[in-house]
Amino acid sequence: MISRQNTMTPFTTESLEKALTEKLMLNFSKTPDEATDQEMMRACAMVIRDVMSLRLVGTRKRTRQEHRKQVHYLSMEFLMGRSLMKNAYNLEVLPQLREALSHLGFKAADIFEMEPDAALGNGGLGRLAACYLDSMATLEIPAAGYSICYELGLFRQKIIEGEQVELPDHWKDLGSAWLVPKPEEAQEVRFGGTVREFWDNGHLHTVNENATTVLAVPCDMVIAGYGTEHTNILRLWEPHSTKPMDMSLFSRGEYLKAAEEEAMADSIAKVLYPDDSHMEGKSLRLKQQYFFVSATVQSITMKHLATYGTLKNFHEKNVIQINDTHPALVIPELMRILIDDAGMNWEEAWEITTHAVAYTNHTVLAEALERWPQILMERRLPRIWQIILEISNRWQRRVEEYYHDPAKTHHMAIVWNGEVRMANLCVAGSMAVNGVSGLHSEILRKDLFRDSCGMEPWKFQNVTNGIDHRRWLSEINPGLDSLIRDLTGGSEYLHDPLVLKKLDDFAGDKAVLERLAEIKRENKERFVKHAKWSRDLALNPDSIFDVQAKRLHEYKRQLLNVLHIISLYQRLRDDPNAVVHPQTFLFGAKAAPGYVVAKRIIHLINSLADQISHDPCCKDKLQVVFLENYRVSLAEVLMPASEVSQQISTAGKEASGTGNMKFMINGALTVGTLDGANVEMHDVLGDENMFLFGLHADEVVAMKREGYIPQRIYNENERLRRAMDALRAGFRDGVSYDDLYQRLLFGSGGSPADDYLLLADFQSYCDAEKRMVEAYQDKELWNRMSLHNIARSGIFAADRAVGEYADNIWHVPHK
Ligand code: 26W
Repeated sequence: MISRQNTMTPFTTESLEKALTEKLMLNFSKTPDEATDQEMMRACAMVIRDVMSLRLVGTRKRTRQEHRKQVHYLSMEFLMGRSLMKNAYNLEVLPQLREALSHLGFKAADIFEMEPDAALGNGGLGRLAACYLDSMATLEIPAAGYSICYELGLFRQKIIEGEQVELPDHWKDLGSAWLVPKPEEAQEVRFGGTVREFWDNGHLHTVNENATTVLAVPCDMVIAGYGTEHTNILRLWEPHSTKPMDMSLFSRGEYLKAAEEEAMADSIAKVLYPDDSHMEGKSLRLKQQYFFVSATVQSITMKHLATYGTLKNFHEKNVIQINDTHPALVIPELMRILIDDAGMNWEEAWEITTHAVAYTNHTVLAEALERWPQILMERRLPRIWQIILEISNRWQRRVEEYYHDPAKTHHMAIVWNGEVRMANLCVAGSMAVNGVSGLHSEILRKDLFRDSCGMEPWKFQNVTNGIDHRRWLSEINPGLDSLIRDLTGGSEYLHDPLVLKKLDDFAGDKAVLERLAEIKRENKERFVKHAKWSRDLALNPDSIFDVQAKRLHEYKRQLLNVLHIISLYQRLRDDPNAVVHPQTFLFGAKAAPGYVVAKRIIHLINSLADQISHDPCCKDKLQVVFLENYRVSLAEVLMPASEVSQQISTAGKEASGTGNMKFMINGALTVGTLDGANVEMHDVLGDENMFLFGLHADEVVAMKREGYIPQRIYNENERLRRAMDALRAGFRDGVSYDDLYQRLLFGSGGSPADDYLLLADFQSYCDAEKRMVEAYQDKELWNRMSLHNIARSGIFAADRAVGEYADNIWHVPHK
């Protein structure tokens, strides 16, 4: 442990007013009276950025002087969302900012609302990276995030006639207010060409000739910690063509090459791949990966050389954490630099690399594991391919010597059958491999990486995910934040989330439970207003807000939720008194543009919502709402208003989940399976504080092994059969969902019938929903359960998770 720095509040309301006025004048030639909300938003960003930049100078100086080990967090995705409120919060000037804005004639809420989300990520993996940046800075760990400065973030979703339509997300128009370009730190990244080897002075040299070069220019986003002056950066690489300058190429007539380089530079960072569960072997994605990985490794090694004059101690002063396999090329790229540029031999380079890199796995879905065609690697990255092949051969020899078992050699192979298997490359080239929940890490050890784990068991670890509780509780749920301060005697929980446990002591305090209920009620009303204002939706705040918000994927089983709602609807039609308490089912989900089944499920949710909203028998009893364009900023109003959290994936498929934690910390109760981090939520909550249902992970495996026949369940369960039959028939908009019906009963498009066991879990799910509604009837019981959920959510803070990475993987000191 190192002691916490003292921070000084950088602004009073008055000095902030002055700074904002000056910024407006200097940058837009406007007085506050003349400025638009947009200009004011930019001015706020600049003023806040200035403070953070100053602090960055101090942090850098300390890191250098004390020769501290640095963490480099590489991720294809950082789902940052908005930054203004967050940064003001971390600098502890949020109240001053609100007041200054109001004095200058602006409404703070309107200014915050101007900021576009930086949606440089798809879902869980990207948001996790963003939460960890906050914790790394707050825990005073010298760290940086590295990714790509995508021109377009994740698509904006519009629902037109019930169906998802994707629109471009030009986030940089205003979002670039946070970016500081650093052209003087640009790096050159080379693609294609040929490798030539030659001997000189007894050394074998390798050069990559005739390559296409792309310039990588860093655009840095400053990341401030909370309650500390420690400041880190997120470095987003922006591709530029090197060629417009290089007139010699033109004069030598190499127009095509020049044009090619320009086109390549333009395309590389155009768009974030909008898929988070399906690997596509697209050449552009491989280029994106190598582009940001190569620029990053070059920049890290260069800085290390400047400080230490050698790369021999690189692994003692640097650790590279890779967020899934997407940045896996750091392994051969670091090897390339150590061997080709620093002149090391293979063994020495390998020793350094395998003590510098650590890999986190985020999925066990076979279709999401990256495998690149060998031919693509060979052509696009010839030198990297040579190194991968050498790594693969040496690894294979080790495996053969260890196991003498061809089945294991096959299973652990890196290059096999014309493909490069990135997960196996990461396991071979890393000092640590971790899963993101206890169950998931167990599946990695026992299943996905069982043979590697047999050979190198010490590598395998678990770090259960966590969320930035300052953003996901205190910043977005001020009512709950103030109750917590009152009950725990201050703001200590912001630095020590386990302090939340003190709330358990108030389980018998009726006044506290009532205040908790009032806070939830206010948040629901706030959400109702927001839905009215933004989408003209009319929601009933007296109903139970039952929410499933996450990417749309079959394994997450939004369709199971829908089947249950259809069944409830049918009951209500049969008997108008069947619904015990009014319920609103809210869905938020984007589908990958190419994922046809997921898009059909979105259409289905909208068809059902339309049917129910037009049926008078549902009025004030049952409502289904599809929230368009679910994203970080929408989650921030939704989480505090939610009462029921749907976490219903097929057991064994959801690596961890982090939405589950955001709901829990805001007092929603979980209806869920024993999957991912739900297992650990159950460990602290017990059966009595959540609504568990469904098969366990081992039962799922057993059922599949024994031959699962969903038709049997369909035939035996009348309630299920009726709901399923309604899919075939469709609803009042005349769209039939026979395709989904067929997929569940008989399979389609090569996938087996009901691959995710919806039918097997249907009855148990309905029973859990019923228990949930019954519990809701007992207000005091519900509020107590809600209190226990908040009280025990402390272990799911990102500070805890990042602390574990620091202690057990990175070996860096932290606060
Ligand atoms: C190559 C296409 C692709 C892109 C992204 C495949 C897989 C991914 C990610 C690994 C998917 C992802 O976001 N996984 C989620 O990671 C979260 C953070 O650890 C977990 O909480 C979720 O359970 C997991 O689905």
